[in-house]
Amino acid sequence: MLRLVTDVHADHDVHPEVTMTQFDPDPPAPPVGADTVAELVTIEQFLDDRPTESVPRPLTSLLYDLALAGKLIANRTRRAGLTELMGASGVTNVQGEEQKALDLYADEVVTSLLRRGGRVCAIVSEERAEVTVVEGSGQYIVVHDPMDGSSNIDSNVSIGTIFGIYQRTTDVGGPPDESDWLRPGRDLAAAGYILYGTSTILVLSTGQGVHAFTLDPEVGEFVLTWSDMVHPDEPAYYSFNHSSSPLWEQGVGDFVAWLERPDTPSLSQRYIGSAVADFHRNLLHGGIYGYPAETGLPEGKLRMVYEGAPLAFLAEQAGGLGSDGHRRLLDIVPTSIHQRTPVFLGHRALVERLQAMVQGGDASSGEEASPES
Ligand code: AHM
Ligand code: MG
Repeated sequence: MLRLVTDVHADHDVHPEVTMTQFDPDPPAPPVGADTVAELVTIEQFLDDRPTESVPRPLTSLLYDLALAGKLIANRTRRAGLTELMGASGVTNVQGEEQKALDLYADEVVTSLLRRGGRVCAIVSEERAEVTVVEGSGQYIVVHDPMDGSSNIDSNVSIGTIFGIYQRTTDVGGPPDESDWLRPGRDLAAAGYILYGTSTILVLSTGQGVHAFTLDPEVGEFVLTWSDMVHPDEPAYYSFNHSSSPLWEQGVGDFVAWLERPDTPSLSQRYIGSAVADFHRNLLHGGIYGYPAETGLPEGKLRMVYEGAPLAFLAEQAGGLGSDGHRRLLDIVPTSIHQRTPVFLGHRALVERLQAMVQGGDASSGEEASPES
């Protein structure tokens, strides 16, 4: 990767002058806490090296299926403008939201790949009103948002696929039922996302840390980029849709006002409007993403099963936290597949502080300036 570097001389402090320009072949890595990867390791090699008792082979194969879906969707995403996939499909999904053509394509790719593999007994998708039950002896349930952030498609902004995988609890001899998919996120066997941005990156956890793989488009492989990612101690960003602040409950507004005080950690506000992209940036650089409840939207906007739970699983695996403002997201048992929930994800101490303020603590007037206090 090449990056344009400018050397700004400090003594020109009024009108800094750019005095030197060159290409730097080694841009600094984001401050993500992670093991750096010295050798080329593909996602297959990485998962094959995991002990089978922690990542059973059918689960590994299922993750390859999802990686393949990600490659196909990434390919189509790159061609979206050429193939008229950016536009609306004219169809409205179960949430009453207009489905974009890419949403439908992504849903079809994920569903058909999973259906064929024989490893899955049920699929829950944002784009489908009902659960897709797959005949056979599949042991896993996949929940997914095939195209998160789809309102950004026609603006060429990053979008992504979010997924979670549960191992079925019902007997493989019979049909799966609600108890297999209306589960707390802490039961997840794996979760992850594929982000279609400046590059395509697959971030996943099987409950043993969070690892990121970047798609090398020339060889068509996801290659390990960071292993054992952890939220940086020093958070850099907070990501809320500020325009909705008059509609938030008091504690959320107090928390954001606290963040904006000059004596608190100096976080910058950045909001993409693709939860998966906002989450990813904050995982790399540290921070908190929030989609609170609003007046007229008492459950918030995001969906518990295929957005909140998988992202909370990743947040916790990286040392962070996911909350609905009151409870740990991973402890919530959903009662329907498209249930919505307020969502706060990221740096553990910041999410805990937000929880304290939402729950009525008067932390907003506290003297302490650190997120831990
Ligand atoms: P989607 O799954 O239909 O794309 O909706 C979820 C998205 C999130 O990715 C994003 O954070 C949020 O909606 C943006 O909503 P808003 O425009 O209200 O801020
Ligand atoms: Mg979504």
